[in-house]
Amino acid sequence: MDTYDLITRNAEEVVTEEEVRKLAGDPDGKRVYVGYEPSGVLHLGHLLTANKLIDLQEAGMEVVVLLADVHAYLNGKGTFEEIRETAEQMKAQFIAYGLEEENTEFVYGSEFQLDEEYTLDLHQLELATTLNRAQRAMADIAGSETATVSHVVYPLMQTLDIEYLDLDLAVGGLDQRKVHMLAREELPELDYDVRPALHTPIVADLTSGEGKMSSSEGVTISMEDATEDLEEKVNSAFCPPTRDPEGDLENPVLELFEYHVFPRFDEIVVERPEQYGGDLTYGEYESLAADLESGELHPADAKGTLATYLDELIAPGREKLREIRD
Ligand code: NAL
Repeated sequence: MDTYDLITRNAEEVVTEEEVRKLAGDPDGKRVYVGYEPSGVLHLGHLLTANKLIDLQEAGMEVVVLLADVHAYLNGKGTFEEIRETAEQMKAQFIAYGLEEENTEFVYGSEFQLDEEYTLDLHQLELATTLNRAQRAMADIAGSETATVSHVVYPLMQTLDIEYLDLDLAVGGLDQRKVHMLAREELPELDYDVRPALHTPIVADLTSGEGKMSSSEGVTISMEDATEDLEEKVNSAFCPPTRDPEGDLENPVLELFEYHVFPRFDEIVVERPEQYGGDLTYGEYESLAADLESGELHPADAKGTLATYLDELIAPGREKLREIRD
């Protein structure tokens, strides 16, 4: 696969294509980051951006994972001590999942966000940004809960981090796009460079195919799930025999194949008894989706296979969590 295609595969949005093409022309040593508010247990949302980081490592880039402890604190996720502890667990699970330990730099936000120079830059950004603009940037991250001052400081700090971590490319879920757009507008105000951004899709809720799959509402799959829990969740997932259901609905089973399974396995085998046509083997997402649409692949077989591969992906992290908790 060509480097630009590898960098951008499965991305929902590339800002801008021209800037990322330039990066793809000379990717070695370029620094790319994802930031996460620490949470003790990784779920599929975290793993979707982690898959992108694995692609970028393969393309020769240096990956920085920001364990955004101060951000989590500003977003009301607990005391500083609690957040620190969950960050350590998060790091262990990312490595278990497959981020190369030697090529991944894990940074705590609090390592640099409390420095004097950073604080003065932050105040300058506060002066340059309207309340309304900062609140809008935060809407998809904090939902309707943007009523405290901490929630408008949050996106400004995320903006500054892009400069302070010396990054060449920002990666995040599509819910981060408004913050990244704010950063592109505001960094030049402080004479800092504009950086490109890459956004991964938000996978639909498993049971309904509507809205987004998240840990706070609806059903998601996490490193905590036992094999049986995972099978049960996948088996009760919404899976119409088409990739484009009517209206705003998505097919979450196909989305999980596309964004979680195919990027991590060269070949997917659907095991079927001979009387039902025998095993099916797929090297790419498109052919699996086409077979589901044509009826060649039954939704029940697709689900069983999905559960098996997802279980294999989360098994090392689940093991790690058990170790940490024992
Ligand atoms: C992501 C988050 C917090 C701070 C960041 C700083 C730089 C780059 C990315 C960052 C977390 C993210 C979330 N806002 O919603 O999980």
